Amino acid sequence: MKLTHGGRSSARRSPSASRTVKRVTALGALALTALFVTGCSPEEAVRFGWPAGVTTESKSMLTLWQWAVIAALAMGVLVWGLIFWTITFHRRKGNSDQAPRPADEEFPRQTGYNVPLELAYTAIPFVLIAVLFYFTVVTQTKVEKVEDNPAVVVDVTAFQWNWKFGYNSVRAADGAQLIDADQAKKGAPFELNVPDYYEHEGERKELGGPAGGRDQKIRDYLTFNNVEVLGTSSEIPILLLPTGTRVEFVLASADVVHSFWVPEFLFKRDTFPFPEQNHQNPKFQISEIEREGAFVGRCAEMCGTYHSMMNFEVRAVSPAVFDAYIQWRQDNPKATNAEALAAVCQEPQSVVTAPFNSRRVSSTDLPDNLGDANNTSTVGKGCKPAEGVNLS
Ligand SMILES: [Cu+2]
Repeated sequence: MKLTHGGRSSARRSPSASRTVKRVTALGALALTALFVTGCSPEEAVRFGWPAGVTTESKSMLTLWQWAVIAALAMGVLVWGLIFWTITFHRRKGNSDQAPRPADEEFPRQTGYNVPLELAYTAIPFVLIAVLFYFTVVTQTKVEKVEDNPAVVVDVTAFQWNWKFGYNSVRAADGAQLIDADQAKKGAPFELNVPDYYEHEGERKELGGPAGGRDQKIRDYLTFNNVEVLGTSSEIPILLLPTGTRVEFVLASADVVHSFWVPEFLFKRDTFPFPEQNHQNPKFQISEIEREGAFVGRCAEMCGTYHSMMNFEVRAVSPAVFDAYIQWRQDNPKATNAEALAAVCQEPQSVVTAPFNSRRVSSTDLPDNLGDANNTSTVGKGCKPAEGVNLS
């Protein structure tokens, strides 16, 4: 061979070295092929496994994630390159079965205790970490920003094994206060639901213990609202929200620790029992949901037997439809959430998941034709809004 490489004749390169180069090339080609046959679009590929976010905050987090992966990949390529360069071009030459080499050829040139080199590879990672830290803090501050007086405040109550969403306060697009925070009832579910007596042989007897067998202090952090959505084992709770509107979530758990997670928000936060005593910040906000559509939500904290089935749906609709929905629910307090959704020409049931569905990809393994997650309106399917409902 007369080919030259770096000014040196490639004939000097050992046959095993060129074999390694061939192998590395083949491996790279294989990796590229693997990437292409996954069917990822370029837009999907550069998200490096993350979903496309739908909130302003999620866009910031996605950017941070993308640059972090790019930085890590650049570092990885450098390290892999050095490793392969070393094992390819600095192998011991010749056949090791043959007679031992002279002592001065036993080891390659040693570069230990090279102070400038050691300082460099101590300082460079520090710089890398500092840069990553800076952008992480900037993004986190943006994501955790809480503004006063958000238009919609939702009380999220997680329990084994479902969700309750209550509208704590709602300001309509025209500025009218549809639900006022004063209407929310705090805690005391036992006072509301559980009598402090029991009956024995037709006789009414008092329950012993503090507060008639009910501890009034317990769970008094839970909130009960006039307009609520309650998930059951036969119905996925659908939380309707307006697009383009700041929404606050106030999280609480009625039992163990759960986690409120909407993958498309690229955000999850634990829902705690006794958030205050547990020094947890139960509040977070999204500045807006940027597009209409249905997004699956899940519990992201192993919370017991049916944890994997604690699904819910966040459905973003236009502010007009949302306001009509809230109005209709207030006018029809006995109606179910499905009836309220039907009244404003929305799919009455979840279109992204079904009860007891635990798969990660919800669109491919669901009962046939749940619906279109990108268009949950039934106006085009002949739906007429309920009497008095104005959807525009
Ligand atoms: Cu849970």
